[in-house]
Amino acid sequence: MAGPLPLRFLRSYADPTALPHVHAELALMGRSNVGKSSLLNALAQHKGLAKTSKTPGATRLLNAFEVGTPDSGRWLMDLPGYGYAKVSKAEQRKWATMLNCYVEQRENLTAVLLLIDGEIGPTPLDLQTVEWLDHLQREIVYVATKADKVRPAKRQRRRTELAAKLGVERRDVRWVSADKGQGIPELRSLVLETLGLT
Ligand SMILES: Nc1nc2c(ncn2[C@@H]2O[C@H](COP(=O)(O)OP(=O)(O)OP(=O)(O)O)[C@@H](O)[C@H]2O)c(=O)[nH]1
Ligand SMILES: [Mg+2]
Repeated sequence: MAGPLPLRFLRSYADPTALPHVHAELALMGRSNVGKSSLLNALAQHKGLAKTSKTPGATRLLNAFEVGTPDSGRWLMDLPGYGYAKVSKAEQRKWATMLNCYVEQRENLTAVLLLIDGEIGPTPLDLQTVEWLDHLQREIVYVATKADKVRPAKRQRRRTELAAKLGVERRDVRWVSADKGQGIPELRSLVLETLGLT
C-alpha cells in the first residue's frame, strides 16, 4: 500500500475552460463540509496543503494539485462543495455553473471521487449528483468520509445502509477518516492506479 502522495499545489481556476490539457485527472466532489480538502491533505500527509474549515464554503475555486514528479500531467482537483445554503443565491449559482461546466466539459477527467458523509449518509443532493454523473457517464469512486465519527457498534449496519442508499454493493464504498488515517493508504493506491502512476 502506498505512502503519502507527492502532491503539489499548482494554481486555482475560476474558469474551467482555462484548464490546460493534462494526461489524467481525478476530482474530489461532494457537498460542502464533507471533508474533500481534509482528504486531500491526508493523502499527502500534509496539513494545510489545501485549505480546510469547520464552516462550509472553504474551497471556492477549482484547485489543481499535481501528483508525482513535476510535469507528470497527473492532477488531483479539489473542488468547491455543493449544497451550501448560507451563501447568496448568486454565489451558489456561480459555484454550480463552475462545477457543472467542469464536470461536463473536462476531457481528461478520468474519474470522480464522490465523497459522502459517513455519519450523515447520502443527502438528496448527493443522490441527484450520482444521477447526473451517471447520465454523463462519468466513472464514480464512492468514498464515505469521517469514518471515525461512526461508533464501532453501528459500523457494520451503517456500511450496509449507506451502500444500499447509493444502490451499490458494500465493497464499492471506501470508508476513510482523514483524522484517524483509516482507509487512507488504500485510497492512495487507488489514486496512483487510476492516474496511471503505478
Ligand atoms: N471527525 C472528522 N472530521 C473531519 C474529517 N475530515 C474532515 N473533517 C472536518 O470536517 C470539516 C470540513 O472539512 P473540509 O475538508 O474543509 O471540507 P470540504 O469538503 O473541503 O468543504 P468545502 O471546501 O467547504 O466544500 C472540518 O472541520 C474538518 O476538520 C474526518 O475524517 N473526521
Ligand atoms: Mg474544501
